[in-house]
Amino acid sequence: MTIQTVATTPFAGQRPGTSGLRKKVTEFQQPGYLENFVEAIFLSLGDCNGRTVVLGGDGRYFNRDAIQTILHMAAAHGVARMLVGQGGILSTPAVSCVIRKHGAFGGIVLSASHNPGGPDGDFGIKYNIENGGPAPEKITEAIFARTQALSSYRISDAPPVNLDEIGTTTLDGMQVEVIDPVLDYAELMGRLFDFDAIRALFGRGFRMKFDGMGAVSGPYAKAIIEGVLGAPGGTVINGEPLEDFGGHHPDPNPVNAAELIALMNGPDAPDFGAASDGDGDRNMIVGRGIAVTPSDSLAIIAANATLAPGYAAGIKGIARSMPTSMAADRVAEALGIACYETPTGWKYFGNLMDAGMVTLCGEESYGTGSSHVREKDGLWAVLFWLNMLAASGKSVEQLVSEHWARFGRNYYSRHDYEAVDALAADATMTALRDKLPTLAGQTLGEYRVALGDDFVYTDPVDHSVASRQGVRIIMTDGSRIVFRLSGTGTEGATVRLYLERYEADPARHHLDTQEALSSLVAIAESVSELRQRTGRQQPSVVT
Ligand code: G16
Repeated sequence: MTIQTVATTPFAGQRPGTSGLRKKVTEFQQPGYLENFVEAIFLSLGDCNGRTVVLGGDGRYFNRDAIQTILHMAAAHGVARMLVGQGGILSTPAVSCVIRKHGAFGGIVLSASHNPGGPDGDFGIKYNIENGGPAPEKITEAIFARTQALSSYRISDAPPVNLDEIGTTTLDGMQVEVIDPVLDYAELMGRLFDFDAIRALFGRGFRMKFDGMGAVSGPYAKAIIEGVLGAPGGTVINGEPLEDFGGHHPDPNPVNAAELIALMNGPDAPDFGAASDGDGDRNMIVGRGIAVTPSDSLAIIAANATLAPGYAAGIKGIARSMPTSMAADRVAEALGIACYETPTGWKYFGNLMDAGMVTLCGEESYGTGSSHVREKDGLWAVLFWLNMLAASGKSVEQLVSEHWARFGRNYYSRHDYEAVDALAADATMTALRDKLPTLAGQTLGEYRVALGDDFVYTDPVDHSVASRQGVRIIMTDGSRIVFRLSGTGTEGATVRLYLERYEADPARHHLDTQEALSSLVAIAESVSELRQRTGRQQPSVVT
């Protein structure tokens, strides 16, 4: 067995987006495409001798092939030890957990998250650093620069590694340890939450459905919710990770998890519903007849955090991405702690958590998490809700209504225009940016504009600056319209329009969300000329 040096030429477009490199499977299957990106990762890491690296993915089509390639390239780059999830499986939060627990140098996550899988679906790869979180932009940019200047990559020609048996083997001198993908993660959850109280809740006949959407979180949910916590078999549905997610679009929102929403709105609805995405880092929380928005979920968790043993001492601070609603800000204010506003992308939370400035983080894109790992964590959020329900004895609906009554309600919605012509999307954003200087002071419908800008973030820890992070139109009453282009799509461009309106009056807390936001929608569409410019008469997805 020898290390081969294979000649290659750069591929265009290997710049990581919001969360790593995401492309169609067919693009990744081009000879040398994955290898080039992996070579660029290893070259950017420098000397890998003596290092431990974690590797796993969400089990989607091409996962196993990619794992073999990466293991063989890791050996060629002198990595001492690879920790790989059995069957190539590790959820994104589990990768983060394993990196931290085993003091690894970093990890490689194979996933295109909530994007559909299968031969015609998407694939993705990203690098996580030793704190367990996504590599910051200075590293992803260095990786991209390497991809543009490659002439060869190195790979071992040893036979494939058996990924299905737990245990240790060697590959060209490198140790490959195939680990149980759930064990370390389940142990961590047991330290954060009151498992006895949740077990007692299920013992009293509490009913729940967890939709794994045919993706990676099924085995984790089965082991913890049905196994450790004693929920009856069948609580976890769509719990087998399948290469094509069983045809599901594993994006846990009311549109894509329609089956679960229908169940929760039905006559025999269970007490609690939840879903997670392709790689297990997103979550959706549903009560009887109510889907909790991710922004509200973050705020409610923050307000009730001390109910969970791992957070009993209180939380240090909260961070949310800019387009996420300001519900959490109100909780932070009441608790006398800071609330940070960052650009979209979990990687921006890493420094704040490492510096001990925040405990909880959340994003409107169905992402919630805490400093227990450095990724958002779908099952963690579900367990947090179970802990709150068990400790308070209240229903989801009660927790939400009482929260709104205390803090007011931030009506919130996101309208996505998917697979729009990329040039048209760019032109829409440029035209909006051009209008920004003239917006302040204008009256638009029933609103008056306080500020129009393009969000710029200066990291309070390392002072790095991220600019052009989303066009904001902020009204004098705090209502907001935000536009940005998605950094995770693989087809054309996706324009995201985020809308938020605050309502203090409890008598007006149970309006239909789209109705409550309709005048902001009209303003947003008129200011951006979205329909004319994109040729779309309506959004593709409204959540
Ligand atoms: C990723 C990022 C999140 C981001 C989301 C949407 O999530 O980790 O931080 O909020 O994409 O990003 P965009 O609006 O640019 O499409 P995931 O779950 O896809 O890894």
